[in-house]
Formats: sequence, C-alpha cells, structure tokens
Amino acid sequence: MLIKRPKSYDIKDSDLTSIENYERRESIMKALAVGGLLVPLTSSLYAASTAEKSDFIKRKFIYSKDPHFPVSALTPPSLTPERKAETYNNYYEFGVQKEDPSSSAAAKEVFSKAKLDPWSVVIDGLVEKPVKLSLETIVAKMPLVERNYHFRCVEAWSMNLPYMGFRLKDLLAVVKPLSSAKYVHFETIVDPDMPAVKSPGIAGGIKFPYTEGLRLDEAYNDLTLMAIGLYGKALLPQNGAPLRLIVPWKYGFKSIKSIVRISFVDKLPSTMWVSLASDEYGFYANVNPNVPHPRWSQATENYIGDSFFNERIPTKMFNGYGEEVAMMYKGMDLTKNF
Ligand SMILES: Nc1nc2c(c(=O)[nH]1)N[C@H]1C(S)=C(S)[C@@H](COP(=O)(O)O)O[C@H]1N2
Ligand SMILES: [Mo]
Repeated sequence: MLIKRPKSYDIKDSDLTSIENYERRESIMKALAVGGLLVPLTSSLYAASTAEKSDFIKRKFIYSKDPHFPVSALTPPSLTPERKAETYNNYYEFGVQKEDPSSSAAAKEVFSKAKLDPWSVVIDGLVEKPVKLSLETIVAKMPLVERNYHFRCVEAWSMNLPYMGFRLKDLLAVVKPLSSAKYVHFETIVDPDMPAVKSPGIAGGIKFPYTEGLRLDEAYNDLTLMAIGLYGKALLPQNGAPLRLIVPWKYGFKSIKSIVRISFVDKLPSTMWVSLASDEYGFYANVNPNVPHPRWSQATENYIGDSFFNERIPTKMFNGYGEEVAMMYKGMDLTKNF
C-alpha cells in the first residue's frame, strides 16, 4: 500500500510563534515551585536534558497535576490499574485482539529508539505556514499537565486513566490557521512492519493510515489533550507512543494514537471508522447513552477497575463532561450527528 510521506518543510523550530508558551510554562513552573504547589521533584520526576538525545520511552518529564481533574471527580473514584491499561488495548495496526498491541514484537520494532527519536509531527493544510516539529521541541515548549480522565470505548468498556500531556490548542497555536479552516484532520504513522499493514487481512482489510478528525471548536476545547504520558511515564507503544490525542467526551476511537500529521481542512474530513462503517460510527462520536450502536446498547458500560469482575455502571452523556462541552452541540440533532 501507499505510504504517505510528509513533505519536508524546511522550517526551523526557531521560526515558531509559540515561544511565549515556553516562557509562560517556565514562569508557571517557577511560581508553582515557589508556592509549593508543584509535584515534589522526587527521584521519579526530574528534568530531562533536551540537549542529550535520550530514549524517549524511558524519558522522565516535569509536569504538574491539573487540580481540576482529581481522582474524586471520576466515577468510580479510582484509577484503573496500570497493568490493565497497558495490556488491554485497541491498536488495530498491531492486531485486533486486546493483548496483541502489548505483546507485539513489531510494536517494539516500529517504536524503537531510531523512530521515536527523532519523531516529528507535520502541521499543515489551511495554515499561513506549515511546520514540521520534532517531538523534542514540542515537549520542551508545551506546558505539561496530568489529568485523570474517564475514557470510554464505543465497545462499552471504560477506564479511569492519568494522562499527561498538553492541550492540543497550545500546539495548534504554533501555526496561524486561515479563516477557511473548519476542521482538523489527524494521521497515525504507517510502517511496513505493522502486522495489519503487512497483512491487511489481520484487521479486516482496513486501509491505514488510521485517521481521525475534529471540528475546530472541539480541537480548541480545553479538555482536548495531546498525551505523551500515562501513569507518570512516557506512553508505551501499545498506548500510542509517543504522542496521541485524548478527547474524553468522545468514544475512544476518536483518540488517535502515534500522530505524525495534523492538517487544517475546510470540509468534514474522512476518518477511518466512518469510511469503514458510517452506519455504526459517526464523525462526532460523542458518548451518548441515548443513542445505541446498531448492534448494542450504549446505556451502560463495563468499568475496568481494581476488582476481578468489571463493574457495570451507567454511561453518562458526554462521558460526564457535559459542563465543558455540551454548548458546542446546541441545536444539533445528536441522534443524526452521532
Ligand atoms: N492508530 C490507532 N489509534 C487508535 C486505535 C487504533 O486501532 N489505531 N484504536 C482506538 C480505540 S477504538 C480506542 S478505544 C483507543 C484505545 O486506547 P488504549 O489502548 O490506549 O486504551 O485508541 C484509539 N486510537
Ligand atoms: Mo474503542
């Protein structure tokens, strides 16, 4: 299959307009440290030297815990055990069984040091000036926070996960979108070593790259996170290393993994799941207990927590994030725009 290669844009990281972000972060970090609010710099949390090239997966980051997202705000008020979040995954490029992504030798190969470092992300499309940013630069410039999010898959299972990263809007601030831009389109890396790329039958003939999209206001919403870490560590391959989207009010498939390209576009972008089965998966994919999937109810979900048996809990509108997001969908028929 065709592997799309981003054009190289020859734009230096120093051309970015987001230096303010970096400075703002520095001053926030200082203020927090002085006020004693910063997470203590224990041995597991120290600054990584950006000069030195390091194995990204083993990197440690400085981040603060976002006070608006305590564990107590979650339902149930606990975190999913780390081991479960790292072994029960959907990452179809590495197979369709939940244990495939974490046990895949191909995943280790695809996310080897050589690929991760230097990983880069292209931001292009309807922008004044497209950029190609190294992950190193992105991580150095973005204010990093940890937020505990309730995460629900369209398959009706859910987890409570401590994601660490930065707001997508802080990353998008490095480019100036044209007024014609209405949506943002995302693309996952494609690698010939991915089992389902090598043998398309493995994932039912899905054509990769995996793609997703958001409306502009959704992309700039405060909740929309670009995650680089989980449980205080850099993301593992199975969870979408080295950076992925987390859109907590939408079904999990919107939270695209291992992003290499973000494009501003003027038309509703085509996305992998919609092009595969538009009657089952919509572009919006807002968590909605009142709109069943054609093959199952979405009224409840299996919470994957501490106990041996998963807990069946009611699903909340917008996954419990209605206060932050409901206004974006005022006047829309959510049974049609599912
Ligand atoms: N590239 C890519 N991104 C993806 C997927 C995938 O198969 N490939 N699966 C999606 C689905 S259906 C879910 S539920 C989440 C799962 O994320 P997790 O395995 O880290 O919990 O990733 C989403 N992002
Ligand atoms: Mo999912």
